[in-house]
Amino acid sequence: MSKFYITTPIYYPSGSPHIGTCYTTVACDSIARYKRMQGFDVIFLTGTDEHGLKIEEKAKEKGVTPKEYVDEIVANFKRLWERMNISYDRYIRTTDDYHVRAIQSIFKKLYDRGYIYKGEYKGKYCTPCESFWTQSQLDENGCCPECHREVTEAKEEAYFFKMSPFADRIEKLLTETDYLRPASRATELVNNFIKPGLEDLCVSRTSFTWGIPVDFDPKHVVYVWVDALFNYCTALGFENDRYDDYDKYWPADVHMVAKDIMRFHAIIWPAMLMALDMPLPKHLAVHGWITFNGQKMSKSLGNIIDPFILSDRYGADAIRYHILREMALGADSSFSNEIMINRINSDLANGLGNLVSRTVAMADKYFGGTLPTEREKGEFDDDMINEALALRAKVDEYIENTQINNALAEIFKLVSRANKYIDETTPWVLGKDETKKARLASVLYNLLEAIRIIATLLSAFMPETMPEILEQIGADKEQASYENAAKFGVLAQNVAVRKGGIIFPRIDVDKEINELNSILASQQEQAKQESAPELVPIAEQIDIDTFAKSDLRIAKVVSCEKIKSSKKLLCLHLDDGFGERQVVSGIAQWYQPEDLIGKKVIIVANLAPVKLCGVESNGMICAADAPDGSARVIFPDQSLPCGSKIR
Ligand code: ME8
Repeated sequence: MSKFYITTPIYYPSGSPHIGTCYTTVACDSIARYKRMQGFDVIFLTGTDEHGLKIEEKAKEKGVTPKEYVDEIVANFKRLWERMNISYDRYIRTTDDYHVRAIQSIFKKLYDRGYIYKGEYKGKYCTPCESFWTQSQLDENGCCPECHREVTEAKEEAYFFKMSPFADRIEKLLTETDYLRPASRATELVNNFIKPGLEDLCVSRTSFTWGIPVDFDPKHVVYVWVDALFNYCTALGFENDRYDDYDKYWPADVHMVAKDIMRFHAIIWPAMLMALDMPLPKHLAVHGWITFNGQKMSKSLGNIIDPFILSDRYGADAIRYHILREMALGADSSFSNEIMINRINSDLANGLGNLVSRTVAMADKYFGGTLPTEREKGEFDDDMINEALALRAKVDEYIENTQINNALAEIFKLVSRANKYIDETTPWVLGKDETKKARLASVLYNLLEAIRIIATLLSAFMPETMPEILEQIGADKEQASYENAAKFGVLAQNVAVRKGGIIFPRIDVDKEINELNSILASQQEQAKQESAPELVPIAEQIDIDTFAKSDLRIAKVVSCEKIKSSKKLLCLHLDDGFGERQVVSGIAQWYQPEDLIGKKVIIVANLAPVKLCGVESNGMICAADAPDGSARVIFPDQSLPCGSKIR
């Protein structure tokens, strides 16, 4: 039996998994199930990537140990995978003992082979991404090219991995083999990373401790990406004796990842394997992001689409189907509740669900559930049968090329064809005519056969509902095998259907959209509250005389302009009741001059003058800290006259 080894990335145990996190795992699960159905000896690996500064910091914030922190999140990940019917064969945690020891020995091997050496690192570090960047790699604002947040200058003693010896081989791997899918992504990798010269990679850290210690130099911990990438091998028993199927399953057939971590899997990972003379994975399938209405999903934006909520409302299979069908390999896919609900209604409720319920109901109505064995061929039969017979080969090819959306589109073409066959053959007309019973039996049999093929092939993608459909059409396990999905005429001629419940209920679009929007709104409200800055502690007490020294007044903004040399400062001309005064205020990021002109504000009127960016300021505009980090100007009762004293 041929083997097939497929992996997801190992996930950072941060926050709550969302519909985007689900995508890769659901996609790998579907391929794994399909391959199992084809008779491959499959191993499907997923897991969690549990080391690094970010985890150390989060645990500290919560007052727990890093291990306690990750244990809780990992339990939630596993609950989600159970809910989504993920059939992983192995789950690796990078905190597992066997993995820790294996990484230590891999690091030592790379060192002994001369590919790792000790040096000093000076560079820009992005804490959220745990990545060092060179100046030239930073984005146009000098920030992290991946998450676009600020980077900090960092310098530390570190071990480095030599990348340059592998540059040519990696370029060939990306441009001359079918390793990378889609192949079109090779250009950006070659132009951005290989052509400018592959820089050696810093592979150890001394600035935090939550990682795997380098055993021959324990003040260093192994860089989290080296720790993480080798999971694909340690989970099979590489350099450890917890498992012993490395020789059987390595190299991986498919690593599936999103585009954000393509560089690690397309360049760094092959280089490390080359350094150890290990075989390279066969394919790296790179998909895009699931965004929400075009925006990246993030907890702080409150736009996380929660797969638990969706699968509770519509069933795990409907969600699996929707995300798999929407995402084309290599491209982003914008998630929206409207698109999801419309797709469930059109493809699953009206398309497949209707096909099954109509066919089963007619077999029930006209033949009491059991088809008679007399047959009569007719127009349209061959066309539909041929389409059904050709389906499996097409799906096979798409799965071979990790194009799940196309595989599903192909299966749903047969759903439409079969529904059209009902309209063409009009069984309800045949049913009224006693002489047409044999023809009616043929039509219903052909429909049941088409459904059998459809449901068999779909079981890899929708494992919860397809057995129900197969049960309703009276197909047993053997009849619903992969083998039989390329044959027509498999069900017994006198097949008996079993009418069951509605498999994909039609969703009331308006009602659901309203409810989902209100869930989202409360999520956003919660995110707002959670992101509210901690209140600044109240200052030391003062007596009334000290307070009385501050002279706060009402003043009106007469004119206002931006100070050209500064992004932050506005220059305001105020009427303070006594005359005109000029105040400079650091609110340009949040206010346009026209937002303020004509408005009354509160000023601290007796501050000594200062110069800000060369412009004199006489006083200060009162503003308050807002939860989003901005400053909001305090607008008093606008009927108060200029110069009124605030007491
Ligand atoms: O990068 N759309 O882990 P990670 C589509 N630990 N896919 C998404 C997604 C979205 N909105 N959000 C997440 C890491 N993913 C490392 C990997 S592997 C040796 C180490 C999926 O938790 C996508 O597959 O940030 C992405 O590659 C994966 O989650 C990694 O998520």
